[in-house]
Amino acid sequence: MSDIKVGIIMGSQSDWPTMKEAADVLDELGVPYEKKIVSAHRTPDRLWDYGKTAVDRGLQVIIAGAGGAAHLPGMMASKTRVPVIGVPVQTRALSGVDSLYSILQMPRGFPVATMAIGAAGAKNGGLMAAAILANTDADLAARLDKWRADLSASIAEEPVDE
Ligand code: RP5
Repeated sequence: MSDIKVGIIMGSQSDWPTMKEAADVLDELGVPYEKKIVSAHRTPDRLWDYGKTAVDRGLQVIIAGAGGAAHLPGMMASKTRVPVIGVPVQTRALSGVDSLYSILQMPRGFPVATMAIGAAGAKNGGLMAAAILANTDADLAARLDKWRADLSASIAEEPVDE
């Protein structure tokens, strides 16, 4: 079994600039991850294999981003019990509301933890994955606590003219 516990998957190369936010924050926190293009529509066999092997490969969280008819997170959640965090990628046609609704409205029994649309959602997806792993990793928990404290400390008390 590998050391990699987080899988970042996305429906297309075009999702990477968004999903990189998740990867970047995991880098900051020292959490190893893998990143793959796995399309529900264009590579369904790849999706199936990924979901089928996720537990045996030691994955503990999957962050899945997709846009438009964003079936990847939900289909992955139906194929593996590894928790799936869904990231709705912002689309040009419908601003990502299509992605959000596609990911959010899962039928009962197969949950996807759905983040906000776009970059903020991807970054929070990375943080959520780290928080899940921190429950059983004291060193990571300390790094995440510090990351959160540093963010709080960086927020000014008063606004300034820009
Ligand atoms: C979805 O279709 C992908 O997740 C992507 O957000 C969207 C558009 O994909 P491309 O046409 O840019 O490859 O499957």
